[in-house]
Amino acid sequence: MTKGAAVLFNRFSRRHFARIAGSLALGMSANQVDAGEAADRENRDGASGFPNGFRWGTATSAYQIEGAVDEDARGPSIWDSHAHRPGTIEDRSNADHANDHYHLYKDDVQLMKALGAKAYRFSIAWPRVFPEGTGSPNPKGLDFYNRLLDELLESGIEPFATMYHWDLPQALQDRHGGWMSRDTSKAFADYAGYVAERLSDRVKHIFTINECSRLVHLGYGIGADAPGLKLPQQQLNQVRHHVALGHGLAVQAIRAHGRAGTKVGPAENLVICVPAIETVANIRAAEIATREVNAGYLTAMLEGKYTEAYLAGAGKDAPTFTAEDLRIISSPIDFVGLNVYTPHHYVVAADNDSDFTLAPLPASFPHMDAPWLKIAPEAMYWAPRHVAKIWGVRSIYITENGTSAADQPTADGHFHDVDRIMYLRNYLTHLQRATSEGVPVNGYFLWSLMDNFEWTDGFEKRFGLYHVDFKTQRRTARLSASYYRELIARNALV
Ligand code: GBH
Repeated sequence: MTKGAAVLFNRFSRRHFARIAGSLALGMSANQVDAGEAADRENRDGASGFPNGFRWGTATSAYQIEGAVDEDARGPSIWDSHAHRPGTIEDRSNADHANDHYHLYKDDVQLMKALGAKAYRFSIAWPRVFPEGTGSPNPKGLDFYNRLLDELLESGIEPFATMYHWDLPQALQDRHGGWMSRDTSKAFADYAGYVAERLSDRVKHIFTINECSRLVHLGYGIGADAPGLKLPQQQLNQVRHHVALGHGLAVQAIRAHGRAGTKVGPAENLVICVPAIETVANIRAAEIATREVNAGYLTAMLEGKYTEAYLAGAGKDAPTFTAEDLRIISSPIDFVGLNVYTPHHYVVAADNDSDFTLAPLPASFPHMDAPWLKIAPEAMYWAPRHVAKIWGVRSIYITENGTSAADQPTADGHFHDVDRIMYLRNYLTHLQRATSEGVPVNGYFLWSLMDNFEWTDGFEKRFGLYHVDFKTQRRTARLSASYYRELIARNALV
């Protein structure tokens, strides 16, 4: 896009924004819009720009926003069962209604449009499409996504679909113990192929599984997430293998059944290793560490093998697998999606067997609104840079980044979430560092479009650019929505 075209685009989207904001009464004041107009006339700093065509979007997932769990023949998922089990969710809530996005999706697409966002990452609920996990598809389930896609495309928003964001059909848990069986990996591929065949006329980018490691560790290891199991190590390692296998089988099924040119990849929460000090030795050590601490997931997907250290560490608890399994797990992918929130380790080069030391984070390490949300903007530089450098990946999407914040409305009803803006500005500065150095990041999906059901935290943690009043379903733009809109309009840091 030339500079002239970019300016035209800004003007258009801004007028458009004002109109939509006005008609939906989103709570963004005229003042904020005017301030935007003024900023738009300022000189743009070329050095702070992102690549032309960079995709700016927001992200959500099915169970966290849709509600309507009993409608149109949707089957139950393991998260329905889990959330209804006493003592699992912090505020004793569940997502039976959540954001009622199933009915309000048209309004929600307008919220995206008001941001000027050109892309949207959402997930498809497997139990809507196959209420029993396998067998007869439920046409009404897919109809919802057909309606959503049409709405998105009409609004000029490119859909990016995730096939699995943790809402496994309960029937597969009952029949096979969920991911404890490779029957679930196969069922996942069948479902993914079926969906790709029907939606890939409009969806060109598909993510297989969201955050393999969280679903394995929290779902089957410590039992906090659905299905709430605490398996012994060998079985846990086997679950991990089946999840990776499910990813690989789904890649193949999507290629076999999707239209030519459909692009596919995982959406991983890479365990992020940041060099404690940016010396050549520490950077090298951080790369070595990255391969090892992600051995069961991205390393296997991109290298087609489990590292020696991973298998030696697992010992007699190592998963059983075949060479063919590893070939499937490492089926070629078109891009890697990365969810980036927080660094997991700071790495120091060391003269030991592994060549690195993982420095534990001191209790004083700063965090956002949750203890796990450590603030380290440089994670946004190192995550994609490691993936590009270690494995030669040529296309990367930041599939999630964002923070919860505890802002309260002002007397006149505004949400001034300045801490979220601080967090985003700093992380995006490091993303800009990455893209300006040529790290091939093609897009960024902010988590999240709006407050939603935050898994075991219920509705208490709010990640949205839009505040949601869950009693009235009213959505109100926070100040961070204005921030993101500015950034998108300029395709540059603000
Ligand atoms: C993502 O996970 C999810 O993909 C998304 O659905 C979710 O809404 C979003 O983040 C915000 O949380 O409580 O100490 O056990 C992010 C990675 C890893 C964050 C596990 C929460 C739990 C830490 N998650 N972590 S703890």
